[in-house]
Amino acid sequence: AEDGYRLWLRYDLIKDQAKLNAYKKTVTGFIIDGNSSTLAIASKELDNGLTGLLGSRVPLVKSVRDASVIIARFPSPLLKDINLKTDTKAISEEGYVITTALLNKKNVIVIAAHTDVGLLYGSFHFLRLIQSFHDLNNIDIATSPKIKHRLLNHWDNLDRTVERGYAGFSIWDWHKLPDYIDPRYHDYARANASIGINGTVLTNVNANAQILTEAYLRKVAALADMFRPYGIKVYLTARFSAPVEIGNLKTADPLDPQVRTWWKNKIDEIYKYVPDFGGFVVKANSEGQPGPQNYKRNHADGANMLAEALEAHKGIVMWRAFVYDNEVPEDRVKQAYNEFKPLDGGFKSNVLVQVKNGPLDFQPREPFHPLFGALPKTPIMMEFQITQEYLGFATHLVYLAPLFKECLDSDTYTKGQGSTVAKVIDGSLENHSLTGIAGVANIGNDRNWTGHIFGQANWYAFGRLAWDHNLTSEAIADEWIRMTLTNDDQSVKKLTQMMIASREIVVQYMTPLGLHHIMGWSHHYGPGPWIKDKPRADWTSVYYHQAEANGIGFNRTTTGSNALEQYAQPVRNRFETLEQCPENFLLWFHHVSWDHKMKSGRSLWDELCHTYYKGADSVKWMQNVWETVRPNIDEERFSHVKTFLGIQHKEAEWWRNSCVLYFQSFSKKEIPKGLAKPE
Ligand code: GCW
Repeated sequence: AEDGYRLWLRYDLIKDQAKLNAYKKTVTGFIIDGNSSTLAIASKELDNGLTGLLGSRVPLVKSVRDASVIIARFPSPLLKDINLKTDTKAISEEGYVITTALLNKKNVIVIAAHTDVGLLYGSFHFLRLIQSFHDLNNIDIATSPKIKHRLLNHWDNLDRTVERGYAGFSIWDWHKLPDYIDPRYHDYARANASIGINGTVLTNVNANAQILTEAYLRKVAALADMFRPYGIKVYLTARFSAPVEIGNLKTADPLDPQVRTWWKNKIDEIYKYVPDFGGFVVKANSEGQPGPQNYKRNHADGANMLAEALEAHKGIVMWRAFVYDNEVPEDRVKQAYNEFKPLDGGFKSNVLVQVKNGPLDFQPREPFHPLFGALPKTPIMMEFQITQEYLGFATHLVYLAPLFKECLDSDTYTKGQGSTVAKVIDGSLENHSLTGIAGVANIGNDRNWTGHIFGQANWYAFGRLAWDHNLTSEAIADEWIRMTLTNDDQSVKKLTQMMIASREIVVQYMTPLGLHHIMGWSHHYGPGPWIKDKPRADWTSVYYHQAEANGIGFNRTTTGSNALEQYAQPVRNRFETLEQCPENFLLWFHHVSWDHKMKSGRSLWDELCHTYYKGADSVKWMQNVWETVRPNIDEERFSHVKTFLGIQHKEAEWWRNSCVLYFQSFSKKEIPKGLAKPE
């Protein structure tokens, strides 16, 4: 059945006869120079893929004379009579070339790289070209990843629950590891390798120290062994209090010699099991997690202790900047910057500070985090959330590439115009060679991996942007649709439009005009703008929207929390002045009167209502678009998405009605004419 298990790695027979014939003529046999477990994976993928797509066996051949596709590392003897056009020095270790070339007066396709993993990536890309109906007669691709560490972060617990996971339980079957290797791990690895993801953090950032005990390290080693040939390294989360919990020490003070020795020994032990272990992600002194501040030390003291022990093995520390504390009477969005800014220059060279895209918490829309560009001496890595904690879980269709791109393309101006977030994290702005990007995975043991078929697109888009942040959201959607759903041009066009629009639509029906954090208490599903009286003000909604008789919005200008002081000029000024502040961030930065005149000519109240209605109505439009592509989609996946769009529409109206009625209790204004009465 078409249950979505195969993700975008679908190799069904090409139905378009002309295309099929053309590909069959061009692709007759392939040769791979060398052998390794990585190349065996590439070979198997090409064999399966090509045979499936073309409907008859495309053999692995022994002689280059019989090959129409040549896969080889530079400077392989197979490449010696081929003029590759590309400067091989410009290709990085993981990069590759795919090009049409002439060999003995015959056209061939060459996939070349410096490493076997580069060849594996190139092989997947080659299959993608055919899956998405590219012309193979004139290919000229040379590509290298812009970011070094491209990781998934699994918030998976050892009991297989997944924090903020909406696609079943964890795919890590700890109970059966290390002896049983679920075939699913291989498919997970294939999917990741196909988009260049080269690392996986197996465990939740709210960490359990047990993962660092011998019994679990053996299981971790089994996964690492299995992932290695796919170019995927394994990482873990380190619970800061582990020396106390599993080491029998009295303290976890990072400056205590016994604690340092404990971590050094533990890390040496990990490398005995996993010789290429990637390193740690650490959530410390955030939301009740232990950390160096428990001992009056700072984040750098904590990170450096681990970094020192990891350094000998070339491991890294990814220290999260998602910190906030209820002891501090400060606007929550300011706290990370306040804590980390003074530490710039104080981290060891194998530490990255991992920063969420926005300063609050993965909301449908946030401005970029002010830490981007603010710590020039520290490698800053990105943390995106692929799982849709605040975006309708796995039942709402929201394509996240536009959200990711909006952040990556934001100009921080920290070194003048053009200091984009993308340049901060790819290292080019401050000349860092240690670079990274993480996506909090939306993967679970559901048959279709991500709960919603379109959730697969977000995993895919994350990987593609981690490789090349210059790709457009449209181009990525186009690839994904063609590989996953259909190659029918009209359908691809319509679905691309729908996917691109889906992000703005969710903002409109959930948190328009800069509203944020008004969702249901704790589970974060559905509307909850009325949430108040909780243990902490910053876990309520009323704290963030500040609605009252005269207006609504959080004042973060100089007359308010002054969070804006953390941004460089002219970003700060642009947000600070009511006239210049983009309306999609209005209520994030300003408390505004209900009568404030918007660019549309409407009052703020009317605009707010219109936007909520527009968002909910647009889900109806998405439903219609989906109906029009029906002839080109298999029945199973068609009805899966159709059903979910129905839920989404119902819930978009739920959001709209709840929010409009709740805010009306403050504004005391009529629902604008022309809009149906909310119930
Ligand atoms: O978004 C919040 C989530 C928590 C999460 C935390 C974090 C892992 O609600 O579940 O904890 O962020 O990123 O640390």
